[in-house]
Amino acid sequence: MLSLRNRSLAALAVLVSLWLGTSALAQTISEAVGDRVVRYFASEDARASTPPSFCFVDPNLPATGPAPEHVPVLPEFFTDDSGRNGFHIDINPGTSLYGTGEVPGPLQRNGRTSILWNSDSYGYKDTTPSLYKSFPWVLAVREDGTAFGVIADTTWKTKIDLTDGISFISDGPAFPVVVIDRDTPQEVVMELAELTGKIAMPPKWAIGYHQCRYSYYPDARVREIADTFRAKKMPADVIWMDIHYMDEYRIFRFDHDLFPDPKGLNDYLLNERNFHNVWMIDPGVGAETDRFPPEGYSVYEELMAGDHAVKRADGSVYKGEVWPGWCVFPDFTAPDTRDWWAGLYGDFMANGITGVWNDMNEPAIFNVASKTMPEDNIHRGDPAMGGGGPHARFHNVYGMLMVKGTRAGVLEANPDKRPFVLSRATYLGGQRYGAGWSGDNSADWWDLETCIPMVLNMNLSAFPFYGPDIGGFIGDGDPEQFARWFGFGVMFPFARGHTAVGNRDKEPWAFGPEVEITCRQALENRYMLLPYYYTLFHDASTTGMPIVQPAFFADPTDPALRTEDDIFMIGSSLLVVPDVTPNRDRVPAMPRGIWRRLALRGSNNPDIPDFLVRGGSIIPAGPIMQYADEKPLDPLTLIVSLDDTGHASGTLYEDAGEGFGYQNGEFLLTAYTAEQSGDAVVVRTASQTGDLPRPDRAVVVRLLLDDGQEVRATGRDGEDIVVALP
Ligand code: MIG
Repeated sequence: MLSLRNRSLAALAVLVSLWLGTSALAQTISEAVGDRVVRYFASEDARASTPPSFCFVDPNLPATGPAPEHVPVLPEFFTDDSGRNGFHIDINPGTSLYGTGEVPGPLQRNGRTSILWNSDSYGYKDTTPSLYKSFPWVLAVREDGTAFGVIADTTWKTKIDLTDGISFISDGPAFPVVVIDRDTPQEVVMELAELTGKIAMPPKWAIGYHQCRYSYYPDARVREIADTFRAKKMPADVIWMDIHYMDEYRIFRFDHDLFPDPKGLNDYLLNERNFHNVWMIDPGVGAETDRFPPEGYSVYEELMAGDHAVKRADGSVYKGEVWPGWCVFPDFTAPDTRDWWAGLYGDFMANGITGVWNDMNEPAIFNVASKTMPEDNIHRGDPAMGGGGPHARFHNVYGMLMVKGTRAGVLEANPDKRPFVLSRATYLGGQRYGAGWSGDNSADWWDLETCIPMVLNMNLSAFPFYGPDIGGFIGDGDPEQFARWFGFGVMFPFARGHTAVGNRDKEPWAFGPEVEITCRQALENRYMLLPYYYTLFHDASTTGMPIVQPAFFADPTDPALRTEDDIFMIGSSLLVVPDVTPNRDRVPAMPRGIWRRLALRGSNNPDIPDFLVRGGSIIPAGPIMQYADEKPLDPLTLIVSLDDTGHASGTLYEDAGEGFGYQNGEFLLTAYTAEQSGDAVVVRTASQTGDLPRPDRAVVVRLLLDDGQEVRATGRDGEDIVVALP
């Protein structure tokens, strides 16, 4: 590393050379790519040889003009002793670092290092260097609450070193750096989403509760799970099929004995039980010549005939071992291979399949020390993306490009439905193609506690549709831990319970009647708040605003909130305060200002978190439902918490919950306001957009007071509702 003094000298040299316009030094090139967004290249040569970007919506992100004269953040490029390319950015004392994508441990990342290299990291812990996803991204919040963000536009294996300022050191060639400078961290994250993409609006069922295990089988067991949810009045929307449904683990094939009639099963689930379904597809295509000859397996035959496989350095087809034994791997970097892959989903989805889960796409390979493909394997790539090259360049985007193809296939199969796709591996910008989960966590208190900062840092990395395996994947856990985890875990954007093969059952009722009550309360809370969640998903899909937000978003100038990661906000209005340690011995730092207690289900149950509503906000809620859109939103509940001037506001987004009509005006976005005058509060519809007519429905206003009290009033939507203060 350069010493501090040398770094300042280097920075000075860069500035001087820019100023003089000299070319004597390898000169940093800078250009604007947006308002207060600057792209830097290490040199003119580096710029000339930079391929199109995989993270940006526009791979050829154009310059918008010269860089501003005064830039507050200047990366210093370097090449280290081993020839690796990187850059360094100094930070002032009091600057907090976040983001860096999917990383274990605390929210604030100062002092941490991680390595961008998508890895099958079963049972990860605090020191695990690489998880499943790679996000070359750091959010920096300065002492005064202003913020900047740094994108390292490289796909190669790269170390993020936050032990002394911000450093990125890559195994690959010199790469551009994009710096976003804004007045608030919120604006930085929204600009990141502007550049790298926003989530697509999911189908409404996908923001309900998902029940998974490795694996539910046979089909009768799947029916039984769905039946039990409904019999026990345990709200849920989706049931998941893991690898045991496959015929000898071969993708796109069903086991004839365990799942003889997948269409019949899916029809039963949807039509009789109102359950959607998600089925797993891995990248490895079975090519085992002894036990299950691939001849006659059309997926394998088409892959070979179409020359779609990833190759070894010597040009032969690469084989690696995964679940089906020896496998060949589609080269998702090539557009024709993604098209072929997308085409496979037509017949598959025709079985009434509503969602797809892509696992093992780091890619994970068994029985090799690296746990993945050789780095010198060859990908054909995309001529429009800088062509082909070694696996070392494409490793971190392999999963993202897989899920890009999957999404296209799912959409092609059902063009009038919003795709739901979940991927384990992905890369910065992967939010454009699918949701994600935090992989193989454990039923440990450490995992329970740190799933909050994981979800937060992903939200700060423009990837909001994300959550952990609630209850922990590895190990059985115990009733106490499960109840605690479930109580707040189902409040994350992606809410799914899952557990590993061989473990005890972990459905919401599996830990006995007391835990079952907690789980029902937690799910009822999620479902009552679905109108709010749906509105937040709409916000995320249009503005890039994170769905789950750290406490410091409530006041980026408050130093006490910078490291607070035992609590989280849903949107900017609802603070969730769980107990994350077994003996409930943590006292979180709370944001200043007005936060009023909201009584939901289980407000006397210590395994249900506390909910606090920010003064100044209105949160839309609905009736308890067993699945999304079981009932019309009637009555609409407006939860009102006034600020210190007696005002509050909030929005409600509504559409069909499915399909694309919303893109042609078939939605209703309503802004509600509340205003106190004297001892009355008037709640009214302030404005609306969208073509959908306002439903004729009742409104219940819950006006939150101090000390956990509240007053209610009812009226009709669209008309003023007057609440009398006590
Ligand atoms: O080698 O499909 O993270 O969620 O249940 C394990 C079986 C493969 C890993 C995933 C996990 C899934 C499991 N998979």
